Amino acid sequence: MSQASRSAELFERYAGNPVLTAGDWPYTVNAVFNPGVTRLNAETLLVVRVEDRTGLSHLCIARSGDGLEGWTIDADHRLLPEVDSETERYGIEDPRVTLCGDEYMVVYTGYSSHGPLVRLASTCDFKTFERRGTLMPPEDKDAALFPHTFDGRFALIHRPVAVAPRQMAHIWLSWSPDLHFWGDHTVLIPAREGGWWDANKVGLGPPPLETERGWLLLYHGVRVTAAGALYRLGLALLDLEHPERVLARSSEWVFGPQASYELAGDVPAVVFPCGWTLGDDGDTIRIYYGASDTSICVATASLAALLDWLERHSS
Ligand code: BMA
Repeated sequence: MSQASRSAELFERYAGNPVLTAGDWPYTVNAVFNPGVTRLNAETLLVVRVEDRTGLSHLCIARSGDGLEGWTIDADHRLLPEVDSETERYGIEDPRVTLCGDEYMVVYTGYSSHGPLVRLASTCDFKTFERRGTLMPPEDKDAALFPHTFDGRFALIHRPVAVAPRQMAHIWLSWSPDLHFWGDHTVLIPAREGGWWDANKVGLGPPPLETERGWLLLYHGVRVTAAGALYRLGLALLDLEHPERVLARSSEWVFGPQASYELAGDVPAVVFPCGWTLGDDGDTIRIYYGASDTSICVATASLAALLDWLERHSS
């Protein structure tokens, strides 16, 4: 078996992990994790989920020239939860950033009085944010927009939870002409069943990445064990023009908790990316992920290697 065909070799952890921890923050916080990512003005910009010591989360911007070191934390421009509203009463979490035209769309989880729901805010500069409302009611999370419309319609990937006939959480796709009214809801990636690594509960990681072969998805699968839940990552590929068509889905997971910082923390055995970047070479992918709901880490992969591997390991 060649190196590249072993999923364990597809991602390489940055030797300087974790790249950001609570101790890097200019104010007292409990944990920093699950950041959304984009590139702006030749910098890597993270929209970081910051959990303070009330237990509630808000979003805060961190910037770095090389995306690995020398981070500056912009405590003056935070997106704080509207705790007096129903929709953000218990905080805001897990942002996914998509550049649509000249606006950055930040889709995040609002922890509402009635459970998690999908919210949208837009920004051009990550200094001021315009709230654009609730896209999906509870229980729903792990959502992101595609960077452009399809025949004039926006497409949203999200993850509602069903309780009957049994508790299942599949990845869905929904459509909208205006980011306000949503319909044509369809299951995109169902959770598998039984002993699979992604049985019962799956959810989108970073926003979909446009490649020559299709939209690449990185998604998490949750396996509940006697020791607790294990969050691992798999790949899928969607048709470029018809993203409701799933072209491939990895049979195996491609990245899972292994390093000490992924195995110990507030929620052990969790790797949870909400963003990735594609390098100027068109091949180097960096995922930015929360490790154990405690810190922020980076791992790299080759886009070509991921796509080749997925073609050979699709179920
Ligand atoms: C999920 C989300 C993530 C979190 C993960 C592991 O349901 O709430 O924010 O990282 O659980 O705790």
